[in-house]
Amino acid sequence: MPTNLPPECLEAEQRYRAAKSTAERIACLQELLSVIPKHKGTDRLRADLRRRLSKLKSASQTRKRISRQDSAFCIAKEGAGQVVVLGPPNVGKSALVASLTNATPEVADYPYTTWEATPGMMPMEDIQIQLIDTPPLNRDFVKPELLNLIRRSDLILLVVDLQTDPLQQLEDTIALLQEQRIVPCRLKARHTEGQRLTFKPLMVLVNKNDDENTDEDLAIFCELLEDDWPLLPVSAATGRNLERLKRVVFERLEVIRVYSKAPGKEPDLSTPFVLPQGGTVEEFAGKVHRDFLKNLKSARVWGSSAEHDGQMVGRDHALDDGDVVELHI
Ligand SMILES: Nc1nc2c(ncn2[C@@H]2O[C@H](COP(=O)(O)OP(=O)(O)OP(=O)(O)O)[C@@H](O)[C@H]2O)c(=O)[nH]1
Ligand SMILES: [Mg+2]
Repeated sequence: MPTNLPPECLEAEQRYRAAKSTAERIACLQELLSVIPKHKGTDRLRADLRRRLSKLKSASQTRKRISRQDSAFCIAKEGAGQVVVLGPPNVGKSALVASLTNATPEVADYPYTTWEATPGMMPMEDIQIQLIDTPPLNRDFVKPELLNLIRRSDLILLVVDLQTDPLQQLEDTIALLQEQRIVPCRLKARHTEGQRLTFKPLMVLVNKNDDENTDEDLAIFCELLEDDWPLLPVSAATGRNLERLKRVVFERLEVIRVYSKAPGKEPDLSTPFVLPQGGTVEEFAGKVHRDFLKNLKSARVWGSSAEHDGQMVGRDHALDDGDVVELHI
């Protein structure tokens, strides 16, 4: 690895080297590829990692038929982002994943119902976001595979139960994560560099805010909060705020949707390509096809990043959510 890469790359590489199973290696490589900055200096490294990834993927296809020993916590990323749903026992993590996705994790009125990680896809407008239901976090023992899953994810949704001391639940969970060197991005300033920490965006879901009767409890909880966490009150039971939740998760993932258009044709608005915020025409071309990336001469752009409809732009032009791009080779 070149030495001038940001620390998160080196940490991701260490996790890749320590990975034991094929599924874990695949997930770690995907993470590594997502954090390596994209520029000429890293072209060869990224190509090499992509080759390794495709080798591992085909190896895992053949192995899958023989054995299924890989941990349920090694979940390959799908859709526009991977989001882990975390929290203390019985707060409604599984109920939320069941309401928002196609997955059907068990929901029950006693704690420690969930033992495995269960992924599901949550539709948000014209894209899908991966949500993962997880076992409750428990101070006595946290599965290392669960911690690795959290480290690889793109966003943490920390669920607390408005009806059962949500402040304590929030503080305990944040403390437990930090003991495991997982730090919410907004607490970054409180930590010094070089401590091998993983910084993750985190947002708090205050579940069981079923109707107006619980709004007062919510107001009290918000008043008692010392830090101003990004927070959304929701209810898996009544569906309150769940539509808003989808949009907020999309915004927190900091990705944009870009649509392709062939010259002389209407844009294809059915399946957007997903890029990180600030993604360029060059990155878009790479997603469409590697031939486009290699031979790209110019592009035309419609949408909010363009000064006017069909503006001619170069490779470095930064795109916005909802843009339409016509690639010219
Ligand atoms: N009133 C109310 N009850 C809820 C809500 N969401 C979940 N519940 C109830 O809370 C209990 C726990 O729900 P689960 O989804 O199993 O909670 P969990 O966090 O996955 O629990 P563990 O897997 O044991 O950690 C069940 O009885 C649910 O019906 C909600 O929004 N409002
Ligand atoms: Mg559960």
